[in-house]
Amino acid sequence: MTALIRVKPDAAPEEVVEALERDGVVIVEGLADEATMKGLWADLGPDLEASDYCESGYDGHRTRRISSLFARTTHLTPVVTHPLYLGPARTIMQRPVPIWIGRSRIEMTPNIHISATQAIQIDPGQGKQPLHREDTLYLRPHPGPTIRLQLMLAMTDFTAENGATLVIPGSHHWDDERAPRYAESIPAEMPAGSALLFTGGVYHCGGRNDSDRPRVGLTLSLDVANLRQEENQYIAVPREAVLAHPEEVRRLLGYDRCPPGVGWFELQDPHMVLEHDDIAQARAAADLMGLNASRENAVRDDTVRENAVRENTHESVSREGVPGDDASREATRAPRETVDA
Ligand SMILES: O=C(O)CCC(=O)C(=O)O
Ligand SMILES: [Fe+2]
Repeated sequence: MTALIRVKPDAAPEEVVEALERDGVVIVEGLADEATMKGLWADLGPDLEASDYCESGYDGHRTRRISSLFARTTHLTPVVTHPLYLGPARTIMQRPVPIWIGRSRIEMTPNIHISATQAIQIDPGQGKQPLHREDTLYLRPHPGPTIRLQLMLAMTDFTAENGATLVIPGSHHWDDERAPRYAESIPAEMPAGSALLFTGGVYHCGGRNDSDRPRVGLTLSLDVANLRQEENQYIAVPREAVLAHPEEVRRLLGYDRCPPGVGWFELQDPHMVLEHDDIAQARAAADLMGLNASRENAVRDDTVRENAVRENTHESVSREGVPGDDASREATRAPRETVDA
């Protein structure tokens, strides 16, 4: 049986990508530092302890779960932006897709966003969860492109005895006919502060807790951003809570457009809503910018931004910083200027 690959927190992102492509799973040791763990425990521990057991057998009758994590804590930034999580997630999921816009052949690269968040406490006596794939939510055929990279941060030590997540390395390569079996799974044993990363196609489940202490994990997912977020982040994280996070995290929470143009507000980058006092002011600003713009504008601007993002290796690029004479801007203007009749 394949052992889980473990990497140090300063490993090269390529090492993580390679492990994920081959096995679909990897453990990043010490992904969260002590201060982050302390902050997360202070913000989430009491809420988790006060929560009721789950109602469904799938979620676990001796399991507690809380969600809306970005509304409950600001300590997730170093976790979600960790270079060995966000970096590989971008590399694996932000793959250019060739398209035609009129007679122009261009490539569009999607964004990724935060999809679901949960802290999960498996109490003693909880049995194993059914093996499943995270991307089943999106009813995707397998094998296929990766649309999710899940992170499970150990908030307590994860052991085979206390219900460490069970994973089947390599199962993301399986087709949809092959059924998973517990005998093929291995427990992701790791100390608190380490994190298991696994792609959406990997069979996994919460393990059985035969110990006398709870097992606590914090899980979140990054998905391709042209899919709907599993957890409705616009409802889960109120505006004031969104504003407590840095721009990179706000964009990951959904205040961003996914090229070619999914998620716009008044044909604009939806992050502008956070730069004004309220929606009405943001809408007025959009109008002022002269923007009775067409859908082509949204496509064109996203192409420019997306190309700039690629050139700047994943950094957020302001639209103002994008040169107006960019070749791709010209390319996507073509539909307006070419009369095919
Ligand atoms: O708690 C765990 O280890 C995994 C939980 C899980 O996979 C799920 O609820 O989807
Ligand atoms: Fe799961």
